[in-house]
Amino acid sequence: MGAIGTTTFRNFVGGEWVEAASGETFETTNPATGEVLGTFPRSSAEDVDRAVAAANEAFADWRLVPAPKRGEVLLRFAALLTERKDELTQLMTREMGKVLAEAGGDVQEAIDMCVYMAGEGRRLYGHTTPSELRDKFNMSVRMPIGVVGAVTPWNFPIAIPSWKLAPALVCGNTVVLKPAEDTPLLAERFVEVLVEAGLPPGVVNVVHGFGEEAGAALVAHPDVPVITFTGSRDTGVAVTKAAADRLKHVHLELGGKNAIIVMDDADLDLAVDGIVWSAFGTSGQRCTAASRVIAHERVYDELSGRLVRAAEAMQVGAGWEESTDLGPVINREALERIHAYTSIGRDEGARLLTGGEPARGNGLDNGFFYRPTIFADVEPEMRIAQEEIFGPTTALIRVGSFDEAIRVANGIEFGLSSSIFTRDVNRAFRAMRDLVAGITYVNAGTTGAEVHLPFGGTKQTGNGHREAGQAALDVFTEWKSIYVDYSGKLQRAQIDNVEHPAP
Ligand code: UN1
Repeated sequence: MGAIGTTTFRNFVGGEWVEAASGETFETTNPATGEVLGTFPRSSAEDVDRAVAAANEAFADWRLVPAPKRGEVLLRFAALLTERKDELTQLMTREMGKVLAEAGGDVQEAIDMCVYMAGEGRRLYGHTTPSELRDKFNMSVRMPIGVVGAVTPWNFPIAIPSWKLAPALVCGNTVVLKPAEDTPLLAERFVEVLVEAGLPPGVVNVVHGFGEEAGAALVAHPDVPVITFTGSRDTGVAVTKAAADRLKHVHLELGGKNAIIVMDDADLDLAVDGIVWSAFGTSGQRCTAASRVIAHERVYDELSGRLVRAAEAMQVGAGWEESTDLGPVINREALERIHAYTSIGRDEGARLLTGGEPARGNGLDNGFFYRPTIFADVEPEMRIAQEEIFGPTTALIRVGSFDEAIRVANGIEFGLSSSIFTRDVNRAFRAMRDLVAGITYVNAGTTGAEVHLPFGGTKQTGNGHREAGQAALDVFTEWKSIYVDYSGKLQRAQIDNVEHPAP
């Protein structure tokens, strides 16, 4: 890679760096300063076609590479990411905006995922199981599917591509990646390193551009049987519809409106730490972010006072400054949407306790900074308590009992993450059972999922699939059941015998 700034980057197709067919481009910028970081090809259906053809061709051999060998590529990739961690961390603070510690965490999550999935290369377990007949052997095996279309978001620009690519590849699929148009530079680096790890040409291809163009062409492409997408609920619905005619496998990881419940017996110091980290970490731009706090009335006032003090102590600034707690949000549109929700909250009658405006001055004027924002007196059905804001805004809701807390927590269309702070083991176990979400934390915030457990959500957060952990393998493989008859004669299955044979 050359120097960033004026550099023009390209797509990666069949092992070659290539321009978009149209010759059109778009720029990626630093959300803290507005500085241009690079120019990328604005790809169209024609570019997607070429990438899919390359991926299809590469599939013929990649599916036959022994899975442990495919895993070894991931291990080398993890080692190279570890070597480049500092460089990628620095770049991430500049292209995506998150603070250094979190940017390092994003890279680390990719390393962890690749190490985990490399191990799957030596497992990929199926089953052996007895036959109902003598001299017959039965087993089930996981088979790769073909070309995977991966459409990834900007909020975890290194981690999420690894969540999708590592399992897809170890299972023997090939990939066309359409990374988010807000973080193409990190995607470019990701693939550069992956290629350096020893991936054969065509196994991973990258087509830069916009969702409505390159993304839509990939999702609709007849030779892409699997689509994995992380983004908004509405786009997830559009992806599902576009993929329906071909009966594609569609994996979706969509929105959240995650709540932290704070009961009257909670350790409040711990709860405040958990809320601040989950609500304002990554400037609230995680699908697991805590955008609701459901507090028992006996601790509500104390908790809200402490939260306001903690939020006001947070330093807003560029991600690369060591003193920064809260980096910029991704772009102007996001800043405007987050600010519009502040007006919506006010109009609905919620009480703004702190924040509620862009952060300006001190060199922040060219970036997209928003103050950590807390609303109190929020009613569960208000829009700020129902809709995903994807910014540093959280809504405090007062409840009178545990049952009411669970009802309010579940009273949304999403079901990604959830959390309860309590010292009562009975309440904790009831919450684990009754919170309708893919993830529940006890005495921790709503973020911080680990790579070896299933990640995803219920209701409108997804369509029943999970990424990460062994569950991810179900997205990227088809089961095949195999029957081997070594009796030397035609043995009909039990159901096809008029009389069941004696044992
Ligand atoms: C996301 O925001 O899309 O659990 C993923 C977490 C991170 C992943 C978040 N490990 O917060």
